Amino acid sequence: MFKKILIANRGEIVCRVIRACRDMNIKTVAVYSEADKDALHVRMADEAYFIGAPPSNESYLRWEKIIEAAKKSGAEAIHPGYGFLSENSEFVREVTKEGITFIGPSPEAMEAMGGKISARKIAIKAGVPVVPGTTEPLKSAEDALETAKEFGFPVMLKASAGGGGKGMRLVENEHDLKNAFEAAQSEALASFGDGSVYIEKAIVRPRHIEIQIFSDTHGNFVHLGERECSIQRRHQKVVEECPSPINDDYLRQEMGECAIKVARAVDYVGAGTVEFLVSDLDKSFYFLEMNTRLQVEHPVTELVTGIDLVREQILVANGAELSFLQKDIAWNNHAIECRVYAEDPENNFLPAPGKITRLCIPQGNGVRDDGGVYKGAEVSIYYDPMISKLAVHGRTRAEAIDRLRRALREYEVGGIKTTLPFFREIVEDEEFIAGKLDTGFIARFNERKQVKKIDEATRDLALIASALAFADKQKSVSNKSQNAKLSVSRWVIAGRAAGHRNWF
Ligand code: MV4
Repeated sequence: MFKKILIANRGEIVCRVIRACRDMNIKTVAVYSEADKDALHVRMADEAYFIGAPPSNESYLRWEKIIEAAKKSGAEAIHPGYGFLSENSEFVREVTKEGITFIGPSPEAMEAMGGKISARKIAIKAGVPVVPGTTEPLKSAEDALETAKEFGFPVMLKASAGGGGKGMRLVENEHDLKNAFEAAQSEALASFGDGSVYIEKAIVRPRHIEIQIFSDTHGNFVHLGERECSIQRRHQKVVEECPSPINDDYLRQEMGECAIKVARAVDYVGAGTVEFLVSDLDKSFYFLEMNTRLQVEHPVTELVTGIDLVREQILVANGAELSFLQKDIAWNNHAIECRVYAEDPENNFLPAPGKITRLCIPQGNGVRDDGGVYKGAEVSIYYDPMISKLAVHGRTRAEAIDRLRRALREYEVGGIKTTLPFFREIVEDEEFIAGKLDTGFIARFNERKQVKKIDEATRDLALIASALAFADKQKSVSNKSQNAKLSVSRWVIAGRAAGHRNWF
């Protein structure tokens, strides 16, 4: 077994991997930029190496500095976490060249799944349902129009080298197609250096459900069930849960087997996630893409299956067979995770970096908080402003929601704005509570919020109007109008102060 592992990342995922290593008596090595010199992940690791200036392309993306730290420290393996170099096949090759083990899949598997068109082709060949669409880049706007008419509108234009929604365009009708196609091409070229765009039939109001798979170097493949990830803001998942509210054993098995077919097709090794779009109408599902890394939201799968995915990654990277067979995997409880960010929900979720002056992390039954900060820590402007992932679990979804409410009440962060108030509203939302989730959830949630605000304002205005009418009536009846107006306005103010907005 490895004696020492370097984690080529920062923040909460490094702290999380360190905990798994500690459980396995493996020493840990952290790397850090100038901005992270006092970070929690540096404090927690057994050793830490400075790798450069704060910008990621001068530190966490500089693989020669990371490999140098691994060699200096004598780390036998590197865990990439997620993001940064976690899906960079060149980095894997450089690490392997140095005789260091990369904890993750082969560079070939990464490359096969990195291109969205190549991934679609692999899924089709593996007999897995994909969204109806092309498997070659569109040649021109005319080609796009011809193809769109074949599938029928609405259609989705996607960048072949894209992912995570970048360069994607929903096109409702043929009049909008030409401009959308040209915009998608130029955005794809600017973002990925590859302007090729393909087209799919748009699945309307789909759920975004992903399957966790795991495999080893001995040909064993299992799935660990699904995660519901439909609550997203700008293609960033914000709330994830396991199981999906629309889960049934048949759907889980069908999707799980399809996910394994895709993984087998690229000789995948380790933890991977296969994403699907699922129609609420008939639970039909379509392969979307495969992520060749451990996902941010992996804790909800761990809480429901009881499996430590990072521990399993390390064992498999060290040549062990999977610790479990498919028949050994059971799904108990219901887990929900919120990604708590230093962003200001009142200011369009703009990043809100700064110093954390107070920190109260929720604890107790059914609560897990994977965090990367402490009281006094600085949330940096250079990186993803995640504070922690708050995950809760209960025997049922209702119990998990109650626990999430309690944990969100307990959770306090002082000195910076966070998305905690946003989650406190989400858990009271009727569609969320009913499990009516799809990729349009946030848009509808915001609409409901606007409507509530207008209703409240209207109600206040109605009250004031009736109060003034009452005061006027009083005035015509007696000359105590001044006291009457004062008493009414005092009544209104007292009511508002006591929060009794429904007094009027
Ligand atoms: C789609 C789709 C509907 N129809 N493709 C989003 C990013 C990447 N994971 C693929 N995504 C989607 N592809 C077709 N043919 C819906 C999504 C989608 C989505 C779209 C708009 C807004 C939010 C979304 C969240 C998840 C998935």
